[in-house]
Amino acid sequence: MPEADGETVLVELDQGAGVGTITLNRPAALNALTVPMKQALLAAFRRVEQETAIRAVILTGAGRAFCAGQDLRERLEPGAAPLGVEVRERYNPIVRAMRNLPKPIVGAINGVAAGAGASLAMACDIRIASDAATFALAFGRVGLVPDSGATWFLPRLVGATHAAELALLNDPVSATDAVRLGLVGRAVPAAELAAEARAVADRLAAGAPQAMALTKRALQAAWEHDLEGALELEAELQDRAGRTKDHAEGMAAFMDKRQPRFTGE
Ligand code: T3D
Repeated sequence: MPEADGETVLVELDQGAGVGTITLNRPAALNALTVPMKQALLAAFRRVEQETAIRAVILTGAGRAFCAGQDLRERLEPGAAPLGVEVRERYNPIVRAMRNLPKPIVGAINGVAAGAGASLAMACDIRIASDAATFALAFGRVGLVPDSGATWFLPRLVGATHAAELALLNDPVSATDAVRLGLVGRAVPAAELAAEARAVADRLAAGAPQAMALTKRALQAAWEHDLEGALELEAELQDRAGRTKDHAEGMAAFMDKRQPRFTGE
Protein backbone atom coordinates (compact mmCIF):
# COMPACT_ATOMS: atom_id res chain seq x y z
CA MET A 1 0.00 0.00 0.00
CA PRO A 2 1.25 3.52 -0.72
CA GLU A 3 2.26 5.45 2.37
CA ALA A 4 0.81 8.91 2.92
CA ASP A 5 3.13 11.92 2.83
CA GLY A 6 0.31 14.15 3.94
CA GLU A 7 -2.96 12.90 2.55
CA THR A 8 -2.87 14.96 -0.65
CA VAL A 9 0.34 13.48 -2.05
CA LEU A 10 1.12 9.77 -1.95
CA VAL A 11 4.66 8.45 -2.15
CA GLU A 12 5.25 4.82 -2.98
CA LEU A 13 8.83 3.56 -2.95
CA ASP A 14 9.62 0.28 -4.67
CA GLN A 15 13.15 -0.05 -3.35
CA GLY A 16 13.72 -3.37 -5.06
CA ALA A 17 12.90 -2.05 -8.51
CA GLY A 18 14.35 1.41 -7.80
CA VAL A 19 11.13 3.20 -8.77
CA GLY A 20 9.35 5.85 -6.71
CA THR A 21 5.81 6.89 -7.55
CA ILE A 22 4.41 10.27 -6.48
CA THR A 23 0.64 10.57 -6.83
CA LEU A 24 -1.27 13.85 -6.58
CA ASN A 25 -4.23 12.83 -4.48
CA ARG A 26 -7.19 15.22 -4.32
CA PRO A 27 -9.30 13.52 -6.98
CA ALA A 28 -12.57 15.25 -6.00
CA ALA A 29 -10.97 18.60 -6.93
CA LEU A 30 -9.10 17.16 -9.92
CA ASN A 31 -5.90 17.27 -7.85
CA ALA A 32 -5.97 21.07 -7.71
CA LEU A 33 -3.02 22.31 -5.70
CA THR A 34 -3.46 23.71 -2.20
CA VAL A 35 -0.72 25.08 0.04
CA PRO A 36 -0.37 21.86 2.10
CA MET A 37 -0.37 19.84 -1.10
CA LYS A 38 2.41 21.94 -2.61
CA GLN A 39 4.42 21.50 0.59
CA ALA A 40 3.83 17.74 0.47
CA LEU A 41 4.79 17.60 -3.21
CA LEU A 42 8.06 19.41 -2.55
CA ALA A 43 8.74 17.08 0.38
CA ALA A 44 8.01 14.10 -1.87
CA PHE A 45 10.59 15.17 -4.45
CA ARG A 46 13.15 15.81 -1.69
CA ARG A 47 12.45 12.38 -0.28
CA VAL A 48 12.92 10.50 -3.55
CA GLU A 49 16.15 12.45 -4.04
CA GLN A 50 17.46 11.23 -0.68
CA GLU A 51 16.44 7.60 -1.22
CA THR A 52 19.56 6.22 -2.87
CA ALA A 53 17.78 3.01 -3.93
CA ILE A 54 15.30 5.04 -5.98
CA ARG A 55 16.62 5.65 -9.49
CA ALA A 56 13.54 6.77 -11.39
CA VAL A 57 10.35 8.56 -10.40
CA ILE A 58 6.81 8.52 -11.77
CA LEU A 59 4.54 11.55 -11.24
CA THR A 60 0.83 10.94 -11.79
CA GLY A 61 -2.61 11.91 -10.52
CA ALA A 62 -5.32 9.99 -8.67
CA GLY A 63 -8.74 9.75 -10.29
CA ARG A 64 -9.65 11.23 -13.65
CA ALA A 65 -7.24 14.20 -13.62
CA PHE A 66 -3.50 14.72 -13.57
CA CYS A 67 -3.76 18.16 -11.97
CA ALA A 68 -6.12 21.12 -12.50
CA GLY A 69 -3.51 23.64 -11.34
CA GLN A 70 -3.91 26.04 -8.46
CA ASP A 71 -6.93 25.38 -6.23
CA LEU A 72 -8.96 28.44 -7.16
CA ARG A 73 -11.23 28.15 -4.11
CA GLU A 74 -8.23 28.39 -1.81
CA ARG A 75 -7.19 31.63 -3.53
CA LEU A 76 -10.45 33.22 -2.34
CA GLU A 77 -9.87 32.34 1.30
CA PRO A 78 -8.91 35.16 3.64
CA GLY A 79 -5.18 35.22 4.27
CA ALA A 80 -4.20 33.73 0.90
CA ALA A 81 -0.65 34.82 0.11
CA PRO A 82 -0.08 37.43 -2.61
CA LEU A 83 0.40 35.71 -5.95
CA GLY A 84 4.08 36.69 -6.27
CA VAL A 85 4.78 35.13 -2.88
CA GLU A 86 2.81 31.99 -3.73
CA VAL A 87 4.68 31.51 -6.99
CA ARG A 88 8.14 32.30 -5.58
CA GLU A 89 7.81 30.37 -2.33
CA ARG A 90 5.55 27.45 -3.23
CA TYR A 91 5.53 26.74 -6.97
CA ASN A 92 9.05 27.66 -8.02
CA PRO A 93 10.77 25.41 -5.44
CA ILE A 94 8.80 22.41 -6.78
CA VAL A 95 9.83 23.11 -10.36
CA ARG A 96 13.47 23.58 -9.28
CA ALA A 97 13.33 20.35 -7.28
CA MET A 98 12.04 18.49 -10.34
CA ARG A 99 14.57 19.91 -12.76
CA ASN A 100 17.49 19.53 -10.32
CA LEU A 101 16.50 16.02 -9.24
CA PRO A 102 19.40 13.83 -10.39
CA LYS A 103 16.95 11.09 -11.32
CA PRO A 104 14.62 10.97 -14.34
CA ILE A 105 10.93 11.76 -13.82
CA VAL A 106 8.30 10.07 -15.94
CA GLY A 107 5.08 12.06 -16.09
CA ALA A 108 2.13 9.68 -16.40
CA ILE A 109 -0.46 12.22 -17.52
CA ASN A 110 -3.64 10.35 -16.71
CA GLY A 111 -6.16 13.15 -17.34
CA VAL A 112 -6.52 16.89 -17.58
CA ALA A 113 -3.37 18.91 -16.89
CA ALA A 114 -4.38 22.57 -16.52
CA GLY A 115 -2.58 25.70 -15.35
CA ALA A 116 0.22 24.81 -12.96
CA GLY A 117 -0.75 21.17 -13.55
CA ALA A 118 0.39 21.59 -17.17
CA SER A 119 3.59 23.17 -15.85
CA LEU A 120 4.23 20.16 -13.61
CA ALA A 121 3.72 17.89 -16.60
CA MET A 122 6.18 19.93 -18.66
CA ALA A 123 8.76 19.78 -15.85
CA CYS A 124 8.92 15.97 -16.15
CA ASP A 125 11.74 14.49 -18.22
CA ILE A 126 9.58 12.02 -20.12
CA ARG A 127 5.85 12.55 -20.61
CA ILE A 128 3.41 9.80 -21.47
CA ALA A 129 -0.25 10.74 -21.81
CA SER A 130 -3.40 8.71 -21.51
CA ASP A 131 -5.53 9.10 -24.61
CA ALA A 132 -8.09 10.64 -22.21
CA ALA A 133 -5.70 13.42 -21.14
CA THR A 134 -6.06 17.04 -22.17
CA PHE A 135 -3.72 19.95 -21.65
CA ALA A 136 -4.77 23.55 -21.08
CA LEU A 137 -2.64 26.48 -20.05
CA ALA A 138 -5.82 27.92 -18.44
CA PHE A 139 -4.00 30.73 -16.64
CA GLY A 140 -5.38 33.36 -19.00
CA ARG A 141 -8.96 32.30 -18.34
CA VAL A 142 -8.60 33.52 -14.78
CA GLY A 143 -6.66 36.61 -15.82
CA LEU A 144 -3.24 35.25 -14.90
CA VAL A 145 0.11 34.73 -16.56
CA PRO A 146 1.49 31.22 -17.22
CA ASP A 147 3.76 30.35 -14.30
CA SER A 148 5.67 27.50 -12.66
CA GLY A 149 8.00 27.46 -15.64
CA ALA A 150 5.27 27.33 -18.31
CA THR A 151 6.65 30.31 -20.30
CA TRP A 152 10.08 28.68 -20.26
CA PHE A 153 9.11 25.08 -21.01
CA LEU A 154 6.40 25.70 -23.56
CA PRO A 155 8.35 27.43 -26.37
CA ARG A 156 11.21 24.97 -25.88
CA LEU A 157 8.88 21.99 -26.20
CA VAL A 158 6.48 23.11 -28.92
CA GLY A 159 8.20 26.13 -30.53
CA ALA A 160 7.30 29.80 -30.37
CA THR A 161 4.34 29.64 -32.75
CA HIS A 162 2.39 26.97 -30.88
CA ALA A 163 3.52 28.33 -27.50
CA ALA A 164 1.91 31.69 -28.24
CA GLU A 165 -1.35 30.02 -29.34
CA LEU A 166 -1.51 27.78 -26.30
CA ALA A 167 -0.58 30.49 -23.80
CA LEU A 168 -2.76 33.25 -25.25
CA LEU A 169 -5.83 31.29 -26.38
CA ASN A 170 -5.81 28.71 -23.55
CA ASP A 171 -7.64 26.14 -25.70
CA PRO A 172 -7.52 22.54 -24.49
CA VAL A 173 -5.16 20.26 -26.42
CA SER A 174 -6.05 16.60 -26.88
CA ALA A 175 -3.53 13.85 -26.19
CA THR A 176 -3.22 13.23 -29.93
CA ASP A 177 -2.44 16.88 -30.59
CA ALA A 178 -0.09 16.96 -27.59
CA VAL A 179 1.96 14.21 -29.27
CA ARG A 180 1.88 16.07 -32.60
CA LEU A 181 3.06 19.30 -30.95
CA GLY A 182 5.80 17.60 -28.93
CA LEU A 183 4.16 18.38 -25.60
CA VAL A 184 4.31 14.66 -24.76
CA GLY A 185 6.34 11.86 -26.26
CA ARG A 186 3.51 9.40 -26.70
CA ALA A 187 -0.14 8.74 -25.90
CA VAL A 188 -1.46 5.33 -24.93
CA PRO A 189 -4.92 3.91 -24.14
CA ALA A 190 -5.96 4.98 -20.63
CA ALA A 191 -5.99 1.41 -19.36
CA GLU A 192 -2.36 0.95 -20.42
CA LEU A 193 -0.92 4.19 -19.01
CA ALA A 194 0.20 2.95 -15.60
CA ALA A 195 1.90 -0.14 -17.05
CA GLU A 196 3.52 1.87 -19.83
CA ALA A 197 4.86 4.50 -17.40
CA ARG A 198 6.12 1.78 -15.09
CA ALA A 199 7.85 -0.05 -17.92
CA VAL A 200 9.65 3.15 -18.90
CA ALA A 201 10.57 3.88 -15.26
CA ASP A 202 11.86 0.31 -14.85
CA ARG A 203 14.10 0.77 -17.87
CA LEU A 204 15.39 4.08 -16.49
CA ALA A 205 15.97 2.52 -13.07
CA ALA A 206 18.05 -0.23 -14.68
CA GLY A 207 20.35 2.34 -16.29
CA ALA A 208 23.59 3.73 -14.87
CA PRO A 209 22.40 6.28 -12.28
CA GLN A 210 25.30 8.70 -12.54
CA ALA A 211 25.18 8.71 -16.33
CA MET A 212 21.42 9.27 -16.08
CA ALA A 213 21.88 12.23 -13.72
CA LEU A 214 24.63 13.77 -15.83
CA THR A 215 22.59 13.30 -19.02
CA LYS A 216 19.62 15.06 -17.42
CA ARG A 217 21.93 17.89 -16.38
CA ALA A 218 23.44 18.20 -19.85
CA LEU A 219 20.05 18.25 -21.55
CA GLN A 220 18.81 20.90 -19.12
CA ALA A 221 21.93 23.03 -19.66
CA ALA A 222 21.66 22.65 -23.44
CA TRP A 223 18.52 24.79 -23.38
CA GLU A 224 20.68 27.68 -22.26
CA HIS A 225 24.07 26.92 -23.83
CA ASP A 226 25.48 27.71 -27.25
CA LEU A 227 27.25 24.86 -29.08
CA GLU A 228 30.62 25.73 -27.54
CA GLY A 229 29.12 25.64 -24.04
CA ALA A 230 27.40 22.31 -24.74
CA LEU A 231 30.58 20.76 -26.16
CA GLU A 232 32.60 21.80 -23.12
CA LEU A 233 29.97 20.59 -20.64
CA GLU A 234 29.75 17.25 -22.46
CA ALA A 235 33.52 16.86 -22.16
CA GLU A 236 33.43 17.68 -18.44
CA LEU A 237 30.53 15.34 -17.70
CA GLN A 238 31.92 12.56 -19.87
CA ASP A 239 35.14 12.77 -17.91
CA ARG A 240 33.14 12.17 -14.74
CA ALA A 241 31.02 9.39 -16.23
CA GLY A 242 34.16 7.73 -17.56
CA ARG A 243 35.56 7.41 -14.04
CA THR A 244 32.54 5.52 -12.67
CA LYS A 245 32.51 1.81 -11.94
CA ASP A 246 29.29 1.65 -13.92
CA HIS A 247 31.15 2.71 -17.06
CA ALA A 248 33.63 -0.11 -16.50
CA GLU A 249 30.72 -2.49 -15.89
CA GLY A 250 28.98 -1.36 -19.09
CA MET A 251 32.16 -1.97 -21.07
CA ALA A 252 32.69 -5.38 -19.46
CA ALA A 253 29.09 -6.37 -20.10
CA PHE A 254 29.43 -5.43 -23.77
CA MET A 255 32.58 -7.51 -24.12
CA ASP A 256 30.99 -10.45 -22.27
CA LYS A 257 27.78 -10.16 -24.33
CA ARG A 258 25.62 -9.90 -21.18
CA GLN A 259 23.32 -7.33 -19.58
CA PRO A 260 25.15 -4.79 -17.36
CA ARG A 261 24.49 -4.66 -13.61
CA PHE A 262 24.81 -1.01 -12.66
CA THR A 263 25.37 -0.21 -8.98
CA GLY A 264 25.47 3.58 -9.11
CA GLU A 265 29.19 3.69 -8.27
O1 T3D B 1 -1.41 30.82 -6.50
C1 T3D B 1 -1.86 31.16 -7.61
O2 T3D B 1 -3.06 31.28 -7.85
C2 T3D B 1 -0.88 31.40 -8.74
C3 T3D B 1 -0.73 30.19 -9.53
C4 T3D B 1 -1.61 29.88 -10.50
C5 T3D B 1 -1.39 28.64 -11.25
C6 T3D B 1 -2.64 28.11 -11.90
O3 T3D B 1 -2.70 26.91 -11.96
S1 T3D B 1 -3.84 29.16 -12.53
C7 T3D B 1 -4.94 28.04 -13.33
C8 T3D B 1 -5.84 27.33 -12.34
N1 T3D B 1 -6.60 26.26 -12.96
C9 T3D B 1 -7.67 26.48 -13.73
O4 T3D B 1 -8.04 27.59 -14.05
C10 T3D B 1 -8.45 25.26 -14.16
C11 T3D B 1 -9.82 25.27 -13.51
N2 T3D B 1 -10.56 24.07 -13.83
C12 T3D B 1 -11.16 23.89 -15.02
O5 T3D B 1 -11.10 24.71 -15.93
C13 T3D B 1 -11.92 22.62 -15.18
O6 T3D B 1 -12.24 22.10 -13.91
C14 T3D B 1 -11.13 21.54 -15.96
C15 T3D B 1 -11.01 21.97 -17.44
C16 T3D B 1 -9.74 21.32 -15.38
C17 T3D B 1 -11.91 20.20 -15.91
O7 T3D B 1 -13.25 20.42 -16.29
P1 T3D B 1 -14.34 19.29 -15.99
O8 T3D B 1 -15.61 19.77 -16.60
O9 T3D B 1 -13.80 17.99 -16.44
O10 T3D B 1 -14.46 19.20 -14.39
P2 T3D B 1 -15.18 20.23 -13.41
O11 T3D B 1 -16.59 19.84 -13.23
O12 T3D B 1 -14.92 21.64 -13.85
O13 T3D B 1 -14.35 20.01 -12.07
C18 T3D B 1 -14.65 18.90 -11.19
C19 T3D B 1 -14.48 19.39 -9.78
O14 T3D B 1 -13.13 19.84 -9.59
C20 T3D B 1 -15.36 20.61 -9.49
O15 T3D B 1 -15.71 20.56 -8.13
P3 T3D B 1 -17.24 20.34 -7.68
O16 T3D B 1 -18.04 21.42 -8.33
O17 T3D B 1 -17.59 18.97 -8.20
O18 T3D B 1 -17.22 20.44 -6.19
C21 T3D B 1 -14.42 21.76 -9.72
O19 T3D B 1 -14.78 22.93 -9.03
C22 T3D B 1 -13.14 21.19 -9.14
N3 T3D B 1 -11.97 21.86 -9.70
C23 T3D B 1 -11.46 21.77 -10.93
N4 T3D B 1 -10.42 22.56 -11.08
C24 T3D B 1 -10.26 23.20 -9.90
C25 T3D B 1 -11.26 22.76 -9.02
N5 T3D B 1 -11.37 23.24 -7.78
C26 T3D B 1 -10.47 24.19 -7.40
N6 T3D B 1 -9.51 24.64 -8.20
C27 T3D B 1 -9.35 24.18 -9.45
N7 T3D B 1 -8.34 24.62 -10.22
